[in-house]
Amino acid sequence: MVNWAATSAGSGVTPAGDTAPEERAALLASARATLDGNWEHDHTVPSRSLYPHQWSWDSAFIAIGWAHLRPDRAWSELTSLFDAQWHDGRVPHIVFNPTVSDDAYFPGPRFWASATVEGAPSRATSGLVQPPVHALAAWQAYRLAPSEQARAALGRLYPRLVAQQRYLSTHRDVGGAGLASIVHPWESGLDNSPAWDEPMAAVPTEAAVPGAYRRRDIVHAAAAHRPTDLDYARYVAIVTAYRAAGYRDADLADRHPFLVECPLFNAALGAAESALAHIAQEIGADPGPHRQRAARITTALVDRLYDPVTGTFHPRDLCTGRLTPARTVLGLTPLILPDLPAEQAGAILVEAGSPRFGLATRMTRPLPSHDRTAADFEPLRYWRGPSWMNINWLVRYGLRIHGHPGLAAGLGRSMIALAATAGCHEYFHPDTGVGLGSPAFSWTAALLLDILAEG
Ligand code: 2M8
Repeated sequence: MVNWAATSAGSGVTPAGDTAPEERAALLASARATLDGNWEHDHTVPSRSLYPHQWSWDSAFIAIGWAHLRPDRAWSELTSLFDAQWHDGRVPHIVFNPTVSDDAYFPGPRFWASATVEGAPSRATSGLVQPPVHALAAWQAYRLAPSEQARAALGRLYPRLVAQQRYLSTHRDVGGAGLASIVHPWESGLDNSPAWDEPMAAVPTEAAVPGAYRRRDIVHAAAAHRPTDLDYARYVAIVTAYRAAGYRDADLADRHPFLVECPLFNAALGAAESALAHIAQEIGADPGPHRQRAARITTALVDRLYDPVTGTFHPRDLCTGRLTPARTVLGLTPLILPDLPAEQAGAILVEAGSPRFGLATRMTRPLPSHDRTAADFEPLRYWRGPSWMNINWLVRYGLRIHGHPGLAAGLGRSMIALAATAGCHEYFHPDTGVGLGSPAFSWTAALLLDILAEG
């Protein structure tokens, strides 16, 4: 038997390029303490106060961090999430901890009522999904700490990852063009991005009875930093519609109030197929079909979501058929696709390097979540301006695989500097670097560990 702790990178996260040793030691200690503090028997909560359950794409990023410290926890993180996979293959965006009270988070398990739905797991979950970054995370975690146990865990996860892809590529291909649709802004992970303003404005709110629910987020975070009450009324209305249909995806186009093809979600879908090709090869399965699917998704993404006039990617609103106009950081994320054509990869570099986002080899602050020059840029409000570690990590990953090590290093340095001054916050003021949202946030800690290790 191989001892997980002994084979792990343990405290052996190798030195980051130009971070001073004392600063690096302090950062490692803070990241480790954050993850340890948020560990909950088989998964890690994003934050003890704001998000006391397990979140889907958080767990993927968190697994990458654990792979540096405790690979056993990386596999436990992913396995516990996929244990709550629905029969149709969907991986729920929240897996509820039964020992946490129903009103600790809104909307809690009673609201989702997953137990009443055929094909849902015995554990209470939400009925939505989040960007499928899990195959990419599993492959990264494996490469960081390969071992016999890790290969076995990867082998057990593989069919579940394949089922997740199948669900998204079939049930969710509402537009019929080979891309997955999201049915709620929460599925994008960038919940109140200006990218959703247009499709959200068309969502009727009658279904959301005033006073029928109590928001918990604004107990823990400043209301001025969170989505508005009107946003929440629409969030609730969309879930209510989906839940009333038993979370079924048949005929979504005829009845659902929010249907969007998101560039990040679909870039993750394509990158997942590329990661699955590597995983398949490693465990003795056939990588060919994954490579073909990755290529098809990349082509569809370019055809459907790239706008040659703006030179960036935009979400497509299936209710109107139009691309949504905002230039958000979502537009940069297709860089995570290894086969993104040179024209679009080049356009992303231009967009990222423009005053809108400020990417450079020497940059003071990481990328904001929205165009800095836009009239609706809000540096304090959640996904409408602040910098987030996971999105910056994804863009940095894209820069590395597309052969831009200098830019990737510049971005990485700005991320480390941010955490060094503000700590492992949920998100950060894009100009001052002040920490915002939850102060001990798991994916910030996890991805910080990864960047420190890579240098
Ligand atoms: C935020 O989303 C949840 C709803 O899923 C919320 O605001 O209550 C988002 O930042 C999302 O991307 C993230 O996964 C989640 C937990 O960190 O929080």
